[in-house]
Amino acid sequence: MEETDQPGQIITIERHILEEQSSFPEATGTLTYLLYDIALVGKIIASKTSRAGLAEILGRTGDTNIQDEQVQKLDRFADATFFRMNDHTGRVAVMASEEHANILPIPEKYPAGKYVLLFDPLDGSSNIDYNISLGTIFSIYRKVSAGRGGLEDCLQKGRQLVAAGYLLYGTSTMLVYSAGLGVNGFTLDPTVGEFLLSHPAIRIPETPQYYSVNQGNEKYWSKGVREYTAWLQGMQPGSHSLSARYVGSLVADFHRTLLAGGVFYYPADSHDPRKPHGKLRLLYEAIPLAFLAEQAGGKGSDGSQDILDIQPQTLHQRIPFFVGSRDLVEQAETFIQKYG
Ligand code: FDP
Repeated sequence: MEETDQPGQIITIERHILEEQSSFPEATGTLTYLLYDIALVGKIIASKTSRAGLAEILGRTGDTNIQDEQVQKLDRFADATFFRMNDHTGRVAVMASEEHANILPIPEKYPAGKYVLLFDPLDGSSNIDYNISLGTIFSIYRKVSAGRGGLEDCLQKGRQLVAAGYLLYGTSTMLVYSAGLGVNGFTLDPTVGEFLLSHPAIRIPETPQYYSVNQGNEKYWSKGVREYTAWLQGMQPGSHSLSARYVGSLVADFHRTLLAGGVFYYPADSHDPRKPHGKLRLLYEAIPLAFLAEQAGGKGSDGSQDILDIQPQTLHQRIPFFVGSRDLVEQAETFIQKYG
């Protein structure tokens, strides 16, 4: 038995990341430090979200972001913190955030590093006013361009990912990540300010429990998506009969899908001209979560192909997204192929 597997052992995130690093003999430690930096950003954002009910940070700024959604103060804080904590370390070449139209270059006064950092600083922000779980999603790639880092570095396929993960600000704060060696989850112990390994080697359970979708949009769905949903509900012989759960906060819905088994989807709203490709973003949401799902034995798809094989075209591209238990995601593909 490995030292780390002994019952009662407390594994901090630092220790875990360092132990994983030893599996890569060529590693310089830069990725390790970058992951620590992200864990620290998560603690800072968590400390703010836990006070989100207080008047000081409630309310909207009045501006809209690149997606035409109202930006709330907490989003701004999370976005600025993520950037500021990573702009000067010499580990990152370029960043891109769901909150900004263009890439975020590293200021000239700081050295540019070898990694590319993409983030959705505060996902599910329409839930802030209702005290519902929020999340931060991040992806890390290697720089592929010759310069200090540009658009080309940010538009890489999911197959090129080095690491990805999310922070979930829920009843407790969690950090879940994968650097390609499976998925591990850490829970923040607020008394000591440390992330401790609470969910080692996460695998999506064989038996699925829930399907998760905004069924209020059903009138916009294609026949394939409607038939698939009926199948998930057990309305066809031999099909599953799953319960529905939908928070409307992607990280929370994905986290439950990962731990309980099932499928989350935000399909194309084919009959709604506002959302012909659904709502979720390929770069900031679908790719990192599809990577985590695959690392946990599941899959992510746009309904016809694996999300990780899709070449991103633009920073804010939206995509239909099905993710979770592999067989359920493949069933979605089958229904969409059959009925459209
Ligand atoms: P939000 O608008 O609150 O930021 O991508 C954004 C997102 O939330 C996801 O977190 C969530 O899964 C989805 O939108 C919810 O969209 P609907 O309200 O259309 O269901």
